[in-house]
Amino acid sequence: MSEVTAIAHPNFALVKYWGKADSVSNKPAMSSISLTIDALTSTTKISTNQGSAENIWILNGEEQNDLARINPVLKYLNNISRNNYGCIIKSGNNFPTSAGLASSASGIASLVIAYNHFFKLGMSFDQLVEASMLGSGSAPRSLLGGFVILNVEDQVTSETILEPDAWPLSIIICITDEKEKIISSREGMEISRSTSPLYQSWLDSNKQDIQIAKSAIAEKDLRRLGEVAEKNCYMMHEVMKTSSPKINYMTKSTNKCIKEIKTIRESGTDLFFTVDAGPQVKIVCKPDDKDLIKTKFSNRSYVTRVLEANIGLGARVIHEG
Ligand code: 2P0
Repeated sequence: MSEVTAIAHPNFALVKYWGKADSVSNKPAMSSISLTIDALTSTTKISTNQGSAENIWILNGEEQNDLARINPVLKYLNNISRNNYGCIIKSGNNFPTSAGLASSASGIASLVIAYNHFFKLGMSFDQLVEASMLGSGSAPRSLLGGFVILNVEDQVTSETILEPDAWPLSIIICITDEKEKIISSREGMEISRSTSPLYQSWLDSNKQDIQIAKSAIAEKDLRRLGEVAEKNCYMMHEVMKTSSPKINYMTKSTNKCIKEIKTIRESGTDLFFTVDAGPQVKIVCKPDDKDLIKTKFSNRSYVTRVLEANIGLGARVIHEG
């Protein structure tokens, strides 16, 4: 086997992670619940850099000078594989990178799965979680499909709480700006943890939000899930905005989308939104309502692109050669 290719999908958190318990293991300070997004894909192809110890990382066709994000992951994996050679890692995303669409989660999850298969490591799921968390605190959620909980109470565990086809839902993604973010999530989280006066109450509210979201998912109650997801999203953005320096990933276009979503909801359509570390707005709705919502946002000047997705599967190998 000279190469292995794996794919993973990004995930959008409905109960979010913003702040770390530990910057070495990159363990999140709070549990989170996400949805894996099928139409967006990160692909990673791995092979060895024959005769050289140097790792080469090509992302979206460009060789990266800074391997800081993937180095801890490779170190962890190399310790298991006892591989002394470098790797050639070619990754690509079919959606904007570093723009609040969770490309690091899917990119890292696909890397870990490809490496594990390439070196025939047979890693346990706990090891896959640990390895991927080193690259992105939200990556362990992209290892799995459906609704996924990343529980951090004792040991970190990642678990599907509802399979992708158990509750068909549509996800509409309103892209408002494709530029890469200026403040990375990693920097932003540290600024918030150390400066926001709301950070402690954000931490304290996590358990309750997790419980409400879990029971809404078990009951397939879209309205209740939407209420807790929007509340959690607003609170995370308040934590960001009350940080020093102030962090604001929401733009005028983001707010226009949210206003429109509320108008659509008032007219009787069941839908909710979430926004992450970027200005894009993600909408969750019933499949029957997706065309109406898509058409509405396709005609808005503040939305540059509308993407449509369903709930996706976990990370997996797609090719070996
Ligand atoms: C989440 N985000 O739960 C939250 C909501 C962004 C906003 O997890 O520092 O790229 O590499 O662990 O995983 C984005 O964070 O950050 C993220 P690191 P990551 O989805």
